[in-house]
Amino acid sequence: MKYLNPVVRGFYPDPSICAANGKYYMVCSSMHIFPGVPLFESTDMVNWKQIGHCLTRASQIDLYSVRSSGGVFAPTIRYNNGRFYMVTTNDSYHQNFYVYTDDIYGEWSEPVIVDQDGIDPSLYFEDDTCYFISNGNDTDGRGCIQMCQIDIETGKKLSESKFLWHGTGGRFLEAPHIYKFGEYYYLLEAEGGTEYGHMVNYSRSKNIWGPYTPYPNNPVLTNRNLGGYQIQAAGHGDILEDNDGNWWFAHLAFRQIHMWQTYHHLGREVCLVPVKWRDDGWFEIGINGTTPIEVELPDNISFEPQNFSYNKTFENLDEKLDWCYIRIPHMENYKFDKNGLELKGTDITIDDVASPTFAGIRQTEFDLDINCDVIPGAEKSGISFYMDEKHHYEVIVEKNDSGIFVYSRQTIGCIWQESKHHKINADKVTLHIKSEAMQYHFFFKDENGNDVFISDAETRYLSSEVAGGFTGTIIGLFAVNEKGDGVSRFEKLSVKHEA
Ligand code: 6LW
Repeated sequence: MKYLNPVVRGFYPDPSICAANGKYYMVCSSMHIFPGVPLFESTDMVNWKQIGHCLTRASQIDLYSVRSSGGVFAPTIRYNNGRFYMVTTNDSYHQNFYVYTDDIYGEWSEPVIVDQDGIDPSLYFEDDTCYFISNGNDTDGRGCIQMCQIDIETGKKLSESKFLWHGTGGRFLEAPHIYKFGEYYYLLEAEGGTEYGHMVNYSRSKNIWGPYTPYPNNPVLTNRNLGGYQIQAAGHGDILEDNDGNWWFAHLAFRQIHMWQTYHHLGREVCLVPVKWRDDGWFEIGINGTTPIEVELPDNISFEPQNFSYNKTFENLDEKLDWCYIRIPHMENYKFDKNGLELKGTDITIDDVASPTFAGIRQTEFDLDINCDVIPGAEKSGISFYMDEKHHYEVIVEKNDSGIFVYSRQTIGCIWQESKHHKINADKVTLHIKSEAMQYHFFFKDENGNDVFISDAETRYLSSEVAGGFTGTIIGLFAVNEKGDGVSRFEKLSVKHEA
């Protein structure tokens, strides 16, 4: 049977996985987007369903004024003695912390801070001992993986942080995890930066504190030598043995907008590849050390067929799971009901490093057909394709003293452009967007239901290669009021993908 990568699509970077109670769980990083750390469940490793977020309260994560792509960096999820732990970094405050829960479907604890620097923290439990691993810099300023022992009740360090391994010399040594498989401890990490040179390396030792011997064929996984290939940046990830004894590596990678166009705007996504053990106690990852789009598995490994088609509507989107916000939202400005959403604009715009009135869903596919009715009450409202405050496209419905107008605005760094303003003689406007890998096409519907062209916009200018940062495009419904306090209503949303 075959499955397709990415298995989880859109802005869900830095996956970490664990097994518990016969199921599998995964977390991803979320940067300045709230709620923090999306949490997924699976019964077969290939199909993942979101069941919650680990950071749902402002008391757990301060995102109020963090820069874009600051905030929540890579998390790790682990299960020990009936309790789930999620450990991560609030990079804007250079602070590592964990939260925990005994009920995976419930709320997570308040943060417990650990006083070790670096990013990409991980936990390794052995008997009653808990080890805390992260990246860091040694006394010469060289990138290094470091580890200490902690008291898991309090987060207090029980040992000094000790440097374990310098990796193989690639830049940005990160994403460490320690595992014990058989008689060896394995120290896995990623290098090369979370871009086209990304790669996975590992080493092993019989003593958890080292010295660690590198795998002779590092990097064990990389797509960096696959030119003209759509999946790039295979790297940062986590290993798991499933309940049937199959071994997997879930990791980040991204889809370029085109084989030969090195831009990606959907964010870093989750890919899955098999891990194969060799007789000498080393393992191989992926297919010839790479992550392909299509993975063929032996017939004894079974999973539900994947289904990537959807039509997301107000009726089937889950208010808690699907909608996300830029930093900590002012929830009094959002009113969801059975078949619509009301947004009260404030004077915070999408150009600001703050929390505009903006309810988003991640763009998870290139090809989409999007329709939404807007009943304008706010001065400006509409649909946004948001990468960060300096890279975003809007289809705007403006209501002013002269009437209602529809137009698009494209913001790319210090450059912005507006289309022609179209006057509307109705109190409701249907916006229509066709999204493709390389372009968005913006329209509204005339009174006969025909498309009226507004503008096109290239997806590449929202990409991480242009905008920088660690996120992916979010499709947002927004409202802004620079003077008044009007409310816009959105109805009949349809975000459709046919696989
Ligand atoms: C993260 C680092 C990375 O913490 O990107 O892929 C950073 N790697 O490991 C932000 O997601």
